[in-house]
Amino acid sequence: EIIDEHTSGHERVRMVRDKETGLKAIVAIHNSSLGPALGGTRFFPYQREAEALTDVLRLSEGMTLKAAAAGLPLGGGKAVIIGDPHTDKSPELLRAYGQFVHAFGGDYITAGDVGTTAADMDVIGSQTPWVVGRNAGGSGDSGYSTAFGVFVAMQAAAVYVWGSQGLAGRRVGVEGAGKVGSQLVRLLVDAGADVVLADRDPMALQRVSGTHPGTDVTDRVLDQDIDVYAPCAMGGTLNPKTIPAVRARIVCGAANNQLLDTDCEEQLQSAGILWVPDYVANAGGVIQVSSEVTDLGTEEVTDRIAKIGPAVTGMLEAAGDGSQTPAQAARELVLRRLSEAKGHNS
Ligand code: NAI
Ligand code: K
Repeated sequence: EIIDEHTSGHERVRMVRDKETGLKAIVAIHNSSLGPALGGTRFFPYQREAEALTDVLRLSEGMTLKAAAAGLPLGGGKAVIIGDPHTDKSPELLRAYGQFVHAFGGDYITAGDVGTTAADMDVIGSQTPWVVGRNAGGSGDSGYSTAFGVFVAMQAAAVYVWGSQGLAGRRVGVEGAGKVGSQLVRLLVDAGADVVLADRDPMALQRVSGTHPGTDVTDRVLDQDIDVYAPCAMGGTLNPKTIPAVRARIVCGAANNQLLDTDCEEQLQSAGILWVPDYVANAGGVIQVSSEVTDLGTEEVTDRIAKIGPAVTGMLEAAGDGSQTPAQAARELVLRRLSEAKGHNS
């Protein structure tokens, strides 16, 4: 059963329910003025369908901003599968999902996200060519690329705030020791930063702190006495209730939708906290996987990700006189790119 949802602000939102495999999924195409909509598939035990819908709408919009900010010829889309990835995921379900993706004819291109892996993309890819980040014939997991982008973004912000020594000797709190967080810890340790790490999964925590014995572990990162807060777990950790507890000078991480809403930008600014917009810092993964459908070569991918650093510097300089927040400067750039593309297409 396929249902088209009508929502203002998105180009296409479609839900599928498949009794045979238990698949319940929503694909949202937010904006395709720059190219086909690309974005990962989140497999998550949403309590209600409305919650899944809200998430996919927000995440797909974030992908539009991310692709445009990174200068990629891609639009924004995202998908959610409603269920517990540990118990509900099966090859049959993933194949049914692959057929659903295929029905978009390439207008939506999927990838991995929270709850899905490169191996899952291989299974989905047995049904459709419109999937990136596979192991077989794709560029694989994007955790390192994302971590590298977050790292160069953070380093640029640190140099802006503390001068040329950047992150060296600074205390960085990493929330989430998963595919991105674990790689970020390595980059930070190599740069001479002091790392404190949290993850609600003790196994994940142990894996990373075992590899990097100099790192500290904690239950909660957000309100620690740290210089940089790096949210690399779930979004929404910054909201009017939590922001007063943040002691870090810089917030820069991989999680999507870190702020509950855009009002939080000014709240952070007045608290003297520099927030590097999530969709700017975490574009490394999409830059990597998008190279499978654009003409970017491997070296250009690394180059493009490294350029997130200077992009952050430019954004901070543009916002430097205090007339706007860095996030406003980033949004202006994105809106300009989107409206220019619309002009070309019409
Ligand atoms: P992951 O699922 O591999 O790792 C997330 C980790 O966070 C897990 O170890 C989990 O136990 C932990 N966690 C969950 N809730 C937590 C909490 N409240 N406190 C502390 N730890 C918690 O996910 P991955 O791939 O590392 O992604 C991390 C974040 O970055 C996600 O929000 C994702 O959407 C975002 N992101 C990831 C990209 C990628 O290339 N993997 C690209 C862009 C964004
Ligand atoms: K992604």
